[in-house]
Amino acid sequence: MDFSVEYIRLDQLRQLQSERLVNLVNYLMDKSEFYKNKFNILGINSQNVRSIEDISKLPITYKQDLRDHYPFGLFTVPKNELQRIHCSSGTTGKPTVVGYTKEDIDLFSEVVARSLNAAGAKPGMQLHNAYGYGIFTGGLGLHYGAEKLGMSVLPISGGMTTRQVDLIIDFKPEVICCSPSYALTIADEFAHRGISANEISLKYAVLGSEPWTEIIRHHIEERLGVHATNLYGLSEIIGPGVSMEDFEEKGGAYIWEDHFYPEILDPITKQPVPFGEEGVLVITTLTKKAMPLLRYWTNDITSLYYDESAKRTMVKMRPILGRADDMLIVRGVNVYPSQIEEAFSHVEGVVPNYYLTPIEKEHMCVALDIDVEIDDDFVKAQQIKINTDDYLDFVENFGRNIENEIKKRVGITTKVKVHAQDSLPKCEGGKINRILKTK
Ligand code: DLL
Repeated sequence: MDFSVEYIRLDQLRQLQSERLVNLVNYLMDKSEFYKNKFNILGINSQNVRSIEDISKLPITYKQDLRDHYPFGLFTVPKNELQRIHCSSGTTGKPTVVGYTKEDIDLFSEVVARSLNAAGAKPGMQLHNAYGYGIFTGGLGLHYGAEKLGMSVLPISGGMTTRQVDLIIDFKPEVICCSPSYALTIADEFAHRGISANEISLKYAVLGSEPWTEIIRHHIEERLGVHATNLYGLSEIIGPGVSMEDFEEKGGAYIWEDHFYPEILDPITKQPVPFGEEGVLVITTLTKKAMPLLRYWTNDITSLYYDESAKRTMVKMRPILGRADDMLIVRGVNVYPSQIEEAFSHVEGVVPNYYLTPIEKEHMCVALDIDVEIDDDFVKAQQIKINTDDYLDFVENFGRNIENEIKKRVGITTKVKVHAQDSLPKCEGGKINRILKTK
């Protein structure tokens, strides 16, 4: 495969993006009733969109627009030109439906192949694909991308963790992909069998589909003996493969912006924020055929940056802080679960398997209860007997330390309940929901 576009000069990239945006707007004027109406209202014609700089003149597209045109209303090709249909993994209401032509599937495979390459995977390696196969884009997306790169794929899908581990032991894949929370579950299963990181064949873990922070990366890398990298994407844009970390750089993910043009907008004013500041990621699909989207409001909070020492020229995004929907407001302070997770990393002995329960009074969130696990080895190293008064004091203090760290870093008061390692429910495959029902 040719990865040279990842190193394209910035002026050439802008030129390419400009040409693609102009073509896209013309394409939509021709093929999309939905965008034609929007363009009429906004007075947009082919004269006033001449370069990528003009993107802010274009309408923003929201998930609700997809729902309002369920199932195929935003498609710009007849049904007989589709090659595949996926749906978003939303749990409420109707799913949002996305369609792909053959060209779109080729594009999907290409950006996933690029992502796997950035993650360290090489042709000839074997991928243990534990993303769910089905209407979710993770399983099939990684599958075709890995084949395009020249890897072999074990399409095991999510769940049945003991079987997953049996097959990793027997087949010795170099690469695994799944959600980060499921990678922790797999790591736990290896630990139960007394198998240490250096005995596991895996070298690279390609993880995404949910927010995660450095503490989880650290646990996965230590326990599976891998480079764990962050893969981002969403069905509406294509699926996985919108952005990806490089396994030697980490810290942030290159956006494959020759196909997916990113902007960061203020969540309230919907205007672009100054470069580098945090806001909602909005993406324009520059090259898709079956369902191109202009300025799609992902609802994911992040910021963009250029890394001085980066190998590639494309812009990077910081890890997603959370979805705007997942933001809790605890006594007026905005909090994302990922900020709590980040605070855990400052207390030794925390196992990042945790759940948050918002406590409400008169329809206001007034506090947050946190259930979290403590590392067994950390407890053993204290040489305190379990269930003695000393042990109870130790655990009590451990919880207070976490509460203090959260107060200091996030600014909210919480009540932390500490549990023994492996006692809270684990991810069984797929995305984990860390926020439990309000009490
Ligand atoms: O989750 C696609 C995907 C599959 C990405 C496999 C990576 C790996 P959806 O089900 O449509 O698609 O969900 C998209 O998941 O808007 C984010 O809120 C969240 N998300 C996806 N990847 C990440 C990530 C797939 N790396 C929604 N970090 C997105 C944080 C992520 N959040």
